[in-house]
Amino acid sequence: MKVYDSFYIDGKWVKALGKETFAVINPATEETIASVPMGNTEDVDRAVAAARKAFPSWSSTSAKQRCDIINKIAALMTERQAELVSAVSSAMGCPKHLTPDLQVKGPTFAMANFAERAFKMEETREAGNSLIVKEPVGVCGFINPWNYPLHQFVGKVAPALAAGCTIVIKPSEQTPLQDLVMAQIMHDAGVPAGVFNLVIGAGPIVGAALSSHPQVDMVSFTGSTRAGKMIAISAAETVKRVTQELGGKSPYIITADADLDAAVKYGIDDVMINTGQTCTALTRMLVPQSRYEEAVALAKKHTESLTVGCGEDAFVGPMSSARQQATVLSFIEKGIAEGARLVTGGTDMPEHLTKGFYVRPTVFADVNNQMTIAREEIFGPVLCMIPYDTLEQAIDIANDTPYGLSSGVFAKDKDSGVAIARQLRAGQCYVNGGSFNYLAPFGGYKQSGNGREFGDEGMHEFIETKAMQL
Ligand code: TXE
Repeated sequence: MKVYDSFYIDGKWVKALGKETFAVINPATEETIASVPMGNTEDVDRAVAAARKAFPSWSSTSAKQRCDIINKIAALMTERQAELVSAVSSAMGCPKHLTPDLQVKGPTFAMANFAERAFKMEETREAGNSLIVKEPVGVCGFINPWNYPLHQFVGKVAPALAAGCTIVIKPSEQTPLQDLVMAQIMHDAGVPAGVFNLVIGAGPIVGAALSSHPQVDMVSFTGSTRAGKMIAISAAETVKRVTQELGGKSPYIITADADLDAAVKYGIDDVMINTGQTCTALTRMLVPQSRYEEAVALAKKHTESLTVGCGEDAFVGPMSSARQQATVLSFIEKGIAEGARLVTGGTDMPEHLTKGFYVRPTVFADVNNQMTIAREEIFGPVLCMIPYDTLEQAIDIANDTPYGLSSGVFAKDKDSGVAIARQLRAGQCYVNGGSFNYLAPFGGYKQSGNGREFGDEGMHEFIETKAMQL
């Protein structure tokens, strides 16, 4: 077991002031793999002071300087990929062979992609008698969850660095290890002291201190809608800019003329990857009545072909914690109690596994959109299959949710899929098997959040505009 006792603040590793510690557990083996310090509000104050002090000089560096440093960070991420993979997979239990593609290579690409975007800060424009310039928003507080920890780190840190902002970041205490590697990478890449600061800690202590801190100009959060609301309320006290990426309950419409086998297989893989702990997971599969039983049989076949475990052949790993396992199992119980048809899976532990926080990949049929399992984010390997009569009804059911993060359509061809996608109230739509794109803006409508990560829009969140009337 590795014992950490320091945070990265003002360009150095400094002993945590908070006296509590947290045991990081590998959810596949249930072994404690590390102990990390839990910060207190004084740790946050120190980190914010360092970020504040560094802001004037970092925000006036040239775009070229920031671009070079970000490229260096991305190069070091590639060089230390094995360390990053091990940090993420050991704390999440994510099968190691899936981790590079699922958790590490994309964020490395995205980091490099933001290097050139630093030059956007030097663009000016004129409007009438005004000269309009861009400036970084200031000191940023970042609060991240545990499901795609490196992806969420890069989505916030890369554009902030490119814009010239300074940073205090709090990872989830469950998955802090890749942030500890990244802090050292930032240091080795030549990020100046105070520009990047890392404090690990509990949400209600370190997260709350960051979101309410008067010296923090902007807070960006990914996590539950529950915590997001609390963060937004506390950030409002000092009128901070807030961006949030919250939960989802994303619909996936399969049309009557779609290639049903391909459509169902795509939907199953999408829901089961990362053990269903994906905010964009297409958890409500909408299938026309005319093809419903055929689709249910295909879903059963594809789900039962997935290997659960953490070995070389595993597709579905453990839940990231015992708490998350208990939450998901209680949703499965609720689905059964509310009358959904359990097609496969359920609340038993997979027979071949004796330890680890596993949940069997589960498919429910005969779900109606008012059931708890269709309304609330389960965040586990659980699919709800909902029948529909007409496409119009499918679109209504798809949009009947407080969330709006993602959606999917599988139609006869891309053109007819796009026509349906245009009618869905969500920030993303995956059409006919599309894959995640780090160049595109990512974020939610409705209670799935506000603001965007990645792409040009992901950079806008970190920019203030100043109009000078000449
Ligand atoms: O999330 P929390 P939890 C959803 C998913 C999951 C549920 C609960 O449905 O089942 O949330 O997961 C910090 N002030 N998502 O309890 O609590 C916390 O320390 C400031 C969706 O783990 O939201 C951690 O760093 N910060 C999601 C982060 O918030 C606070 C990803 C996430 O924890 C805080 C994860 C507070 N008062 C869960 N309370 C997605 N959108 O991808 C907590 N935190």
